[in-house]
Amino acid sequence: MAETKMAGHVAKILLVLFITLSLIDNVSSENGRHSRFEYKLSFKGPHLTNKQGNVPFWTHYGSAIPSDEQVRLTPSLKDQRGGLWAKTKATSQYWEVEVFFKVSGRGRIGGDGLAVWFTEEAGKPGPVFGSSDNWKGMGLFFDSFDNDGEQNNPYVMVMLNDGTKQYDHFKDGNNQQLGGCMRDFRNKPHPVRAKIRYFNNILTVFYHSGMSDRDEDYELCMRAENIELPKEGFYGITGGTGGLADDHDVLRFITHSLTVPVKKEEKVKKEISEEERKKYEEQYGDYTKKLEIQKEEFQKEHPDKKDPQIKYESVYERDLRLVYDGQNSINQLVRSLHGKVGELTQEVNNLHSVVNSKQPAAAGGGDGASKQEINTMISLQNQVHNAVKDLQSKMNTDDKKKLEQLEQSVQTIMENVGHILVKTQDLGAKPPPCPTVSCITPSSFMTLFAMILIVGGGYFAFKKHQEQASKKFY
Ligand code: MAN
Ligand code: CA
Ligand code: CA
Repeated sequence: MAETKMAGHVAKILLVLFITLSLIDNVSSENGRHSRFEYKLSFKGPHLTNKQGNVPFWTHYGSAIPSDEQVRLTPSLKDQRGGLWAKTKATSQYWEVEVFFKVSGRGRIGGDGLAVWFTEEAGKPGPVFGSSDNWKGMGLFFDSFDNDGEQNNPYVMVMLNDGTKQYDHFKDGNNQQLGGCMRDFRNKPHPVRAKIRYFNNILTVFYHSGMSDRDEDYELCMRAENIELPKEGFYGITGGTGGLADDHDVLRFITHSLTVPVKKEEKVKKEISEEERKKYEEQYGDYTKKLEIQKEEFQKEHPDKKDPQIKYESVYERDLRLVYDGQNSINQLVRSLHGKVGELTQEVNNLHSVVNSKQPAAAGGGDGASKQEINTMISLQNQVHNAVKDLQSKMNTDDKKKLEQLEQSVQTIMENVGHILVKTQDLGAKPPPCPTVSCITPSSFMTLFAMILIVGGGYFAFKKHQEQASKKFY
């Protein structure tokens, strides 16, 4: 009676534990992982096979016989090996596989068992439950036969291998297992199930006894942390028999890839910011292009201007430019005036030599006034020349006086030349022939003088403007 009560309590505790574990698993399933069905790594009846009798996306070897509802990996015949492997290499780092199978045999003891694989390479017919030894990756074994006589079979266990280990068949891999649980999976009313989850380097195996068809009836079989499985690999399921034999049938193989879900808010934020970034980049690109085109157009229309920004001249800049432009034009005019005066000097010198050659007596001392006049004229010319030079170097001081002096000097020259011409005509001499340089005549001289007056007038007008502009700066 006490024993029954005790068993009841243990059962209750186990139930609570199972429910708690299931809840924990459900919660993490909803929040901690994103699951995606991998149809090329899965199969499920009915209509398991195609017309050729193959399972789409899978290959089988050995004793394996696919049919509409299942794949019989081995019949209950001695020493059979059969296998079924996905053709596609799985590339998801984390994954979950759910397998539905049946192990059935008439005997009280059967053999040898069935294995689910995730390995770097697909297995071949071999001694490890129908597959090859020295695999790289994970094998989940359903070992029916108790080879080492420890009375611990049927047993469910995980064995990892880096390719260096050989499965110890006669000790049932006793010291090679990562973890496992002792469960009798033979001859159950419903398919037995196993769920293998590899996520965040944690490997977990859940076991469904096949006593029901309910999805909730899974229990934890083993769990191991810090597990490194191949990043990519092949899924497979194989079966083998020995002296004893069972039917090993697989009904379903459902694979999901698992990923860490990105939080919705973060995703939306990221997408928006990414979109905005792209939009701004495009806008900036468009703007730069337009600006370049506008610059080019401006350069074509205004080849004299280096930069389009000149277009947007300020009032200050405009006034300053006017001052400099004005000074430049005055400089040019003065230089031109200087050149003309130089020409005038040359003309007067020529005239001087002609007069001297036509009047040797007068030049000897009979007419001293004439020679004095010429000397005076040359002196005045020099004055004009110097005055112009001064004007050029001291544009900003006593400009009026200098120009007035210039005017007077030129007028005096004109009068003197007039006198010389009158005297020459009185002596009966013809006007001197025009030499290589241009002749100066009263009319051309008047023109020159008028020009000087115009330049002077223009200069005064400019000065007035300059003074007005300067007032703005101070
Ligand atoms: C024989 C041998 C073993 C096998 C058992 C059970 O003893 O074939 O390899 O494990 O039968 O089938
Ligand atoms: Ca065994
Ligand atoms: Ca054993």
